[in-house]
Parts: sequence; C-alpha cells; structure tokens
Amino acid sequence: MKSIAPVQQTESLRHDWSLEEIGQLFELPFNDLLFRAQQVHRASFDPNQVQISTLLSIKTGRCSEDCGYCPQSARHDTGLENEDLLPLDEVLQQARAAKAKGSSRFCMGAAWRGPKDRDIEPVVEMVKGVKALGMETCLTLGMLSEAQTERLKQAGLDYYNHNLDTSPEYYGEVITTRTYEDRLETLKRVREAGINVCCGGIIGMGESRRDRIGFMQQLANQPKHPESVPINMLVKVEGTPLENVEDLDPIEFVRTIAVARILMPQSQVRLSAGREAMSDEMQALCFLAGANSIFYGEKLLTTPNPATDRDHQLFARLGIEAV
Ligand code: SAM
Ligand code: DTB
Ligand code: SF4
Repeated sequence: MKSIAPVQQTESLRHDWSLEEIGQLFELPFNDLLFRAQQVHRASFDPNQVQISTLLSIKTGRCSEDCGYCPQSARHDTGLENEDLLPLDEVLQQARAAKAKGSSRFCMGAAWRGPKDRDIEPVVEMVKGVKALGMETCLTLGMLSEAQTERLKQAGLDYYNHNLDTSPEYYGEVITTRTYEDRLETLKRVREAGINVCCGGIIGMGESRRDRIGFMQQLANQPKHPESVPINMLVKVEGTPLENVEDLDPIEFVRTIAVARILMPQSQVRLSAGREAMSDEMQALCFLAGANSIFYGEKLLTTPNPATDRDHQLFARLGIEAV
C-alpha cells in the first residue's frame, strides 16, 4: 500500500506570519488565491493524490468537557449512545476493514478530557496491533501528561491529533473547561516526544474572519508546522449549543483551506468533518485549494461521513488517486 510520508520540513518555511499578511491572503481575489495555493501545493505534492484515513471512536460520549460543537459532551443532550473503551479485537477488526478499503492511516479517538493512566496500556495495545497490520496510527485522546506521551511514542504511535480549533480570542466562547494554553502544552509534549503532530480546527462556529486569521496564525507560527492540518467544517448536531449557528459561506471555507496551504506548504491539509454536507463541486474546489487528505468511511467519530461509493465516484471524476 502506498502512503505519503511526512515531507521533511525545510529551513525556508516561515513561522513569523503577521495577522495583517494572513488577512491580505484572505482578501485576494478568489482566483488569485486559488492559483497561488495550487502553485505552492504542486511544489511539494502530487496534485492528484489524496491520502485517506479512517476514524474510529474507541470510547464514545459522556465526556466531561463542554466543547460547544461536540455531540460527545456529557453536558449536551444529543441522544448519543455512549460506549466504554472498545475491546482490542473489535478495534483491530475495524482497522482490518479500513485497510481492505484502501485506508493508509487508522485514527482512534476517545471522548476524554485526557486519558487516565490506567487507559494507556489498552490503547498502547491498539497502536501496536494496528501498526502490525501495516497501517499508520493516529490517536486523539485529549490532554496528555509527559509520561503518557513518552509511552505512546515508545509504542510506535505515528501521529497525535490535538486541535487548537479556533483563535485564542474565540476559544473561550466555545469551550470553558480548558484553555488554549492547555492545548499548546500537550502539542509541545507531543512535538518534543517526536510524534508527528496533527493539529487544526473547526470553521463555521460563528467565528469572524479575524478569528480564522488568528487561528491560521497560531498553526503556522508553531515552532514546526503540524505535519497534518485537519480543517473541519462544523457539523451542526442537535442538542449542542452550536446547532443553530448561521451557515458559513462555502467560498470562505475554501479560502481558509487555500490560506492553510500557502502558510504550511509541506503539511497535509485535511478536508475533515463536514464533507457530508458539501457538494462534489465544493470538495473539488477544496482539493484545488490544496487539501490533500480526507477522512474516509461512512462515519467520522459519531456523525455521518460520505459513503465510500460516493468518494470513489468523486475521485474517479476528478482523476484523483487515493494513497
Ligand atoms: N476528546 C479529544 C479532544 O477533544 O481533543 C479527542 C476527540 S475530539 C472529538 C476531536 C476533534 O473533533 C475536536 O478537537 C474537534 O475539532 C472535532 N469535532 C468534534 N465535534 C465536531 C463537530 N460537530 N464538527 C466538526 N468537528 C468536530
Ligand atoms: C479532526 O480534526 N476531525 C476528526 C478527527 N480530528 C478526530 C473528528 C471529527 C469529529 C466530527 C464529529 C463526530 O463525528 O463526532
Ligand atoms: Fe470531549 Fe473532545 Fe468532544 Fe470536547 S471535543 S467534548 S474534549 S470528546
């Protein structure tokens, strides 16, 4: 199976973007912005390849955090079926199925503020088991201690997903049970342990363009760009505080993808949650803007994702090869 190894980041990448410069990118005429993003994209990637990852929720619901977007928070009544940590054999069965469908990376997510120490060994077994199938591994478990991070590195974990989600200024409007600083601290631990970083966020939560600019600046000005940058379009889930937030202009979403591509030229920009509500044409624009990975399979963590048949047809229409 082919897979895209993280590009070795070069010295010439910038980590000093000002808000003003990023704002100017957002304001470019759409065609100029997309042209520039596509040029940057082609300098590091095959423009017709898209990496595909499959998600599995290994522990679902009853989360103590109050993230306004999330169906898994114990504070929102979303009618979700809760589930304790899945047994190893069930996780491996799902991973095998994902591999058989062509997925190169398996991402396991848990509805935790952070794992308890007793949760780590069962998760380590999952990482080892999925790696043994020849797939890349990714975990998203919330905040990690230094010892937990080290243990996951030892187990051979390839990627850790931990999102900044929005600008520092807007963060407190959406989440009150942890701070931006908490997020940055876990990201630093993961980076220092030598695990690849997957870090992005959610667009369409009622934030302003100024917030999208600030969010992009936070990602791009990390000491090293995240190897993977998931850009989610909010999935509005009934029962969450954000269920009735106003729809975002799809063109603004595509602009955000293009800006992410220009700021982080060698990162995988992942067109993440929200594809189920996007037209094929919008997704095609996102790929043109530099998105080069997706989540693949009928479910994200708890919400629907496009059927694999629909994705096959889309890739065929666009001449895209899944890697
Ligand atoms: N509990 C861990 C955490 O929050 O870091 C890991 C799992 S959490 C579900 C992973 C990410 O999913 C969040 O950071 C958020 O960006 C994304 N997410 C959750 N609900 C979403 C929604 N309704 N729409 C789009 N993205 C969402
Ligand atoms: C990310 O940025 N998006 C994925 C992954 N990282 C873990 C999760 C999206 C979750 C969407 C809501 C749900 O399905 O529960
Ligand atoms: Fe819990 Fe993560 Fe959902 Fe927040 S995003 S409520 S931390 S599962």
